[in-house]
Amino acid sequence: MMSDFLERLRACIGPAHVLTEAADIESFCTDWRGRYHGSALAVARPGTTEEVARVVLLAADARIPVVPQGGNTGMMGGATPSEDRSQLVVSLGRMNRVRRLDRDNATLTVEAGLTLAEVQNAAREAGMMFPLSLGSEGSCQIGGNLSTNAGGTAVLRYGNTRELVLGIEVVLPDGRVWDGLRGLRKDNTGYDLKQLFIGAEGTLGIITAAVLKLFPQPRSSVTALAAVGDPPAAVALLRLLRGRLGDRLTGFELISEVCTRLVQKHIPRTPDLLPGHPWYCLLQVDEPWPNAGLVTEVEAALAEAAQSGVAIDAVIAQSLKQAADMWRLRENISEAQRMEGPGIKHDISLPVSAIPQFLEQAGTSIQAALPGVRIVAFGHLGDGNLHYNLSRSDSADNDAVSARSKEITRIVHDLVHRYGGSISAEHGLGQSKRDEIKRYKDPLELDLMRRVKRAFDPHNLFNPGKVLDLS
Ligand code: FAD
Ligand code: 2HG
Ligand code: ZN
Repeated sequence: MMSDFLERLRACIGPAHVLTEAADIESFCTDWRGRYHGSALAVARPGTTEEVARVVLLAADARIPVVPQGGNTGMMGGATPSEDRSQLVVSLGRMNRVRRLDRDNATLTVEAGLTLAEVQNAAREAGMMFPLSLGSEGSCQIGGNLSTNAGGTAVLRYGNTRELVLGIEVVLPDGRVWDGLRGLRKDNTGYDLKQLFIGAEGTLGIITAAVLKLFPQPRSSVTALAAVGDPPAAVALLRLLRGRLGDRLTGFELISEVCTRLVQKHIPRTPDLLPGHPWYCLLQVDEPWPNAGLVTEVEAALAEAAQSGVAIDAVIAQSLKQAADMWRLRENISEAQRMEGPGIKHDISLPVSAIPQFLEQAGTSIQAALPGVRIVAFGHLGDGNLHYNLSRSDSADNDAVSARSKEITRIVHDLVHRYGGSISAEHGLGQSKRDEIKRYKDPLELDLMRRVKRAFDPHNLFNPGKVLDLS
């Protein structure tokens, strides 16, 4: 029976694009963090939308569950198949064509398997910009970004992925293809269905292509690192800079000293640009026109921050290399924490105004529960998203941290909930938070989500066990 299915699959997309050997499929069955290890019936690598549709139809006929996969950089185990070898991974990597550039409409139509970096490059070559920016951009795919509604470092100015998309093409669980590749900025003709698939983590359909919004390329940019004494000062600095620089403030990241130490320990050639402070803010300021005066404006704003006691010190990048070094420091925190060993992650969002109080209260509770644990707090402060992660204090504590992760997470998430925040700001639910969300989300909302799922996927064949508990 299964061998028949695999034969049909090979005939459909070519034997070279159906992987079944354990060594070939292993990397598709483990997540980036190394937390989930699945085992797939096979990995199918279709090259066109029609092939995706035919693969889905074959799987639907045989009632074989499908796990869509992009760059496999997701943090929630959403792209990892189950352990029982019953599921088919559909990997989108071969669908990597730019279909259309419309300069006048400022849009780029791309296939789902292009990496985010390739999308950014295509926009740049056209003299424009696609502003989504993540540390994983060299590997994650635009289809994965859409399916997780990725956030990243420029949300403050440009919004999340869902705000950067005008249309999508989707293969539905019954094999039909919905061509929603409209490049319209206005379209009030009923429900905005594309937004259901964006952030659905592959549970409603496979996104095969999208029409993305392009923006003017920055012609003047300033990157700076500021040291602050505590989180209230970081929030005050954000307010001051927004007041002075307005929407030109593209990114505003918070980094604790624990993070900078981890990066310096694990990532070679990380410069120590502003040593010895408890908290740092990394800021990016961009303008779409040449403005030699921008650096003076940023300097003046930072000088005002220093004079009023908001910032302790600051350094403005003097070269593209120095700017890149500042961003490397920030973007390598995840990798450095991974190299440090198992940890606990919390991807949370709060009103920006609540973040200082949250950090204080969470810190007190966490230190009481797990004395000495390192709080690896960083994130996109400009949009209220913190990565409130924890790392063991030394290697002997590995088991202690892992054994108590549920209890620790409960402390953090309950506090987030009390402040009106979200327990998943940008990474999604996947399998990691599928059950956790039931504690915090309105049952009515969960009920509506289940109804949507059943309407699109009545046999629960698309990424079962992820996002929603259907039982
Ligand atoms: P995958 O991991 O392959 O899949 C993620 C989910 O989407 C799965 O549920 C999968 O089934 C589904 N899926 C994938 N492709 C499709 C498709 N074509 N159609 C339907 N469903 C699909 N995330 C942020 O939001 N902000 C960050 O700043 C950020 N930084 C990161 C930094 C590092 C170093 C790493 C490793 C990860 C980071 N991430 C970040 C998380 C991750 O990169 C994003 O969630 C990304 O959008 C996932 O894309 P992917 O192609 O790797 O998707
Ligand atoms: C980031 O902002 C990513 O760097 C990853 O969202 C966060 O590792 C994390 O917890
Ligand atoms: Zn992030």
